[in-house]
Amino acid sequence: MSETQQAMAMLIRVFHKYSGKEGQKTTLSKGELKELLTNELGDILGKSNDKTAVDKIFKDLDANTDGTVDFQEYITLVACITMLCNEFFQEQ
Ligand SMILES: [Ca+2]
Repeated sequence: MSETQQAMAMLIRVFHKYSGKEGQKTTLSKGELKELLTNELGDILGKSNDKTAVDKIFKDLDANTDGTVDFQEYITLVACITMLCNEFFQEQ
């Protein structure tokens, strides 16, 4: 597999690792999202033990307001953070 394909496969695997923990297997609950953010993106996003921060991210991510974060909403978040990282490194 190419590096890009590996990265895609990894993003898919990580989503399902957390989405499968409780409730619907194909979407992230707020608890699952918090766990994913803390474990996978904690060093970028900072320690978000702040409950209101998680609430806000969840609300912003849940574009269709169904109370869960689906794969499309998750991949949008990852894309946004990746863009911010890219801009950050270009400014160095
Ligand atoms: Ca949703």
